[in-house]
Parts: sequence; structure tokens; C-alpha cells
Amino acid sequence: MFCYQCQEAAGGKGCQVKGVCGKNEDVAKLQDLLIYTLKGISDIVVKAGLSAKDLSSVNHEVLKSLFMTITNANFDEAAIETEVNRAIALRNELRTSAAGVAGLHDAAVFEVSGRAGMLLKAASVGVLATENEDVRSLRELIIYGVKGLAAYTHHALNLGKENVDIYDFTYKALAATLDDTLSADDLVALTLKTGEFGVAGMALLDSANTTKYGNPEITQVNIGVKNNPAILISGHDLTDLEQLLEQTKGTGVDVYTHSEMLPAHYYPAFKKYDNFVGNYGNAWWKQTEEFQSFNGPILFTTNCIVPPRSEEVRSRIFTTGASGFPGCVHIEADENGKKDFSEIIALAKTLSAPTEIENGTIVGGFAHEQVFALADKVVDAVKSGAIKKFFVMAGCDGRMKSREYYEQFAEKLPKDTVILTAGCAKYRYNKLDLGDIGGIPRVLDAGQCNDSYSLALIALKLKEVFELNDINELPIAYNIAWYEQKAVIVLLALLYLGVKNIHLGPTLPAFLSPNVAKVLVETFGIGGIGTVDEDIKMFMGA
Ligand code: SF4
Ligand code: SF3
Repeated sequence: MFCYQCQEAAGGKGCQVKGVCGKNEDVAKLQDLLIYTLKGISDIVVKAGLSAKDLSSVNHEVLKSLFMTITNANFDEAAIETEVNRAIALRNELRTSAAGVAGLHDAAVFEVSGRAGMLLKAASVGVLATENEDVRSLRELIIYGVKGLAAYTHHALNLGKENVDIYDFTYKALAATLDDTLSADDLVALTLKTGEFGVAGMALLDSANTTKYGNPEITQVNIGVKNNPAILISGHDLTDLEQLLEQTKGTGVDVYTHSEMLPAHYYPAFKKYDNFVGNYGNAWWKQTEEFQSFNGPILFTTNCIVPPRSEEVRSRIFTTGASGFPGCVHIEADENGKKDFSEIIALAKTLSAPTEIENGTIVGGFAHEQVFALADKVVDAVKSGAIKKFFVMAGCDGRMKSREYYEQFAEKLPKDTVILTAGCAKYRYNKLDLGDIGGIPRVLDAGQCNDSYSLALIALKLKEVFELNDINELPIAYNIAWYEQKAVIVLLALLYLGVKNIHLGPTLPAFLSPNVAKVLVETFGIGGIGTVDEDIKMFMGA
């Protein structure tokens, strides 16, 4: 196996024996073959001139397959094998309907038989099959961006919202990664195009979420516990949460959010559920201890799963959607998207209430509409000098010790600065008492990683209010923490919007070859991180 798609790639280079995330060799290879099959589907779509608007079920399967390969989403070999078979069957149907198209790539025509055949084929079609390291780097950058885009588009689809242009682009981008005639410049252009669709994907999801659940508003979220048995819901999918809340209503079972599900509390639509009582714990990587003390069942709607250490915890974990873990019950939707969570609720009733690990509240809900409602206050604070600078510190959290940088950075920032955050990166500083500036909290949490879109809208709004020509003239610095592929699409979206001088940490992606990294540095001013003190000095222009 070879995988270098996330920030924790072994040795900063790539995982070759087993993933640092816990992904085993077979899962890694089956995921490689799944991606290869999706490239084959895309090759047919592009070469036959098919349009996504006519490919409904293929579009949806491609989204789900891409999502299943995102870091920490699915560790279940059997589920991925089934998905490979499904993708091959769809690919073959597509090829039959596009009969007569010449020059198809091997990805569009290969056949395998059984798991052993799949693993054999996978060994020759993974990341390292592209020999030139710069081409490989650009191809993978595009693929990881497309994976992140698929995740966001999949959530929107679950809410009944689609944008077929995104699907058309996904086919085009995946097919391009098979095309040996494309130059590095072509691939750089396609990378930026991926960012353009990243903006479209996040806008689609934002509109899907806010149309259905209302605009996030300032909310105090309880981080303590009550005495009822409870279910913990993690991941990013709000429709799953809605269905769980509907089904637990009046059962005496409470629902808590974990990690990236925290921002669900900010939506007006979920406030009517009395049993939606708070957030338990922190970012994904702390789940090993936190699931132990939660005592009740846990439902994963998406990433990030950490392989459970004990059979007891594993028996309480359920997955749904693109997520999966061997030995855990997976709950499928029926043809109308409805999911039956009764088994989880029944289990919860037999288990103890959560053990308290902290108490108090945290505040969030600063997505675009809420911040626009405060715009006058914010603009006045900037004009009076009460706010000197905003720091976008969106993105992901992770296990590496070097991420302590972000907590220290937040703590040491001058008191006349405000942090704009989204994604699970926030857990490094959302429980620190950083105070407020004239009633504006110094940490403004917009929501999940996809709500980085809100941060871009806020920047564009400030640019308009201050009548600037360039988003980079704003007093906003970008110090982003990344981990998985959704952060890649957020980064590409920001680059597409023209944001320069983004700092990315705790380490730069292993998948950037020195030459590709050089292009990003020279064209966009991308940088890594240094020490907290030096970086603050640099950002504050001292
Ligand atoms: Fe390694 Fe990250 Fe790939 Fe897991 S997802 S195998 S940790 S690079
Ligand atoms: Fe976190 Fe996995 Fe990326 Fe959605 S939950 S931000 S890492």
C-alpha cells in the first residue's frame, strides 16, 4: 500500500505498511481500486460526451464512493469491496450504453474476480503508478480536492439539493488524472478549477443546510451532562441528526454531539428538541477516551473514526452513510433516505448515562448571516482600532503533538485580534477564556469545516464595506490547520477566491512534491508554520 493523502502520513512521506489512521493494507488497496474504477467511469463519461444530468444514479454512487475513501471515514473491507463491485457494474452498463467509443483507458475496461483479484489489480493502479513525482503530486491534489468536494455535495444531496455542474466537473477532473497528454500547467489550471467548484459545493451545502434548518445563530452549548441514557452522534451529516432527534423524541434518551457535529446546536431547527442536550468531548482524535466515559451508543455519520481499542466500545459504535467499521452495525437508508435508528435507541436504554468530563458552556453560531447582523459592531470595532486583525484558523484538528502550536497561538495572540474558525480545528482553543472585544467574542465559530464558506463570505462582505479592491487588503491573516481531504478543498476554494499568503500546518502535505510546493509558494504565497512567537510577529507585521 501507499497512501499520503492526510497530514499524518507516516514520516511525513506516506504510509506503506499500515496507515497511521489504522487503515490496513487491504482497505488501502481496495480504496485505490475504487478510485481507479471511478476514474474509469469518468473516462467513459468524458469520451462519450455524456452529461451528468442524465446519469443520476451514477452521480450519486460516485459521490458516495469518493466519500468512502476520505481519511477515517470507512475501514470496512467488505463494504469497500461491495462498493468496488457496484462501481464496476455501473461502469460496465455505462460502457455498453456508450458503445462505439474508442480509446478507452484500462480503468474503463479492466475486469477482476473476487477479493484476491481486486488486491492484485490494486497493486498496480495506486498513487505510485504515476511515476513523475510532480504529475503524481498534481493528480493527487486534484483527487483529494474532488474527494472533499464529494463529501460536501453528498451532504447536500441528502437534503435534496444538487448542482449537476459539480458532477460534470468531477468526471472531468477524475478523467484528467488518467490523461498522460496533460502538461503540469494544465494540471495546475485544473487544480484551481477544482477550487472554483469547491466554492460551488460549499455554497450548495450552505444553502441546503440553511434552507432546511435556518441560519445558525449565536448559541451557548452545554458541555456538561444530564442523568438520562444517551446517544452520541459524530460526523457531519445533519439529516442523520434530524432523523435521530425525531426518533429519540419522548423516549427518555438524550442526544449529544461529538466533534464536528457540535455546530448542529447553532441551527434554529434543532433547538426544539428537549433531548438535544449538549456536546460531549472534543475533536475526533480524543474519542478513544471519550467514548469510554460516554457509556452509551455512538453513531458515526461520516469521518473521523478512530479504530476502537476495546470490543466493549466497538459494540456501541454504529455507522451510517459513507462511514463504516468492521464489526460495527451499519444502518442503511431506505429508498426514501429514511433510516431506522431503533436498534441504537434500544441499546441506549440499557446503558448508563454519560460520565461528566467537563461542564459549562461554549458559544458558537457565527456563520455568515449572524455575523452580517453584527456587521455594524464589527466594522466600528475595526475602524476604532479595537479590532486590529482577524485570524482565520479554520480546518482540522489531529493527534500530532505539534498541534499544541494552535492552542498557544490562540492564547498568545494580541487581545485586539479575533479568531474566525470552522471545522474541528477549533477544539484547540474554543474552551479557552479568550474574552471579547466590546461584546464580540474573540473566537467566532462559524460551524463545520464546510462552513469555512461562511468565513469567505464574511471576508467578501468586509471587502465590500471597506470598499477595497482586493480581499488581501483586509486585516485578515490565514493560519489554517489541515488534516484530511475536506481541508484540501477548503484550501483550493480559498486560493480560487484569490486569498494569498495562507499558512498551513502543522506540516505541509506530503503529497506536494518540491516543485508543486514551489508553485504554490510563488503563486499564492502559501507558507508553513514556525514558532508561535515568530509567527505572531510576522502576522502582526511587527
Ligand atoms: Fe496514512 Fe493518512 Fe493515508 Fe491513513 S489516510 S494511510 S494516516 S496517509
Ligand atoms: Fe475534523 Fe475529521 Fe477535518 Fe470537518 S472531523 S474537520 S478532521
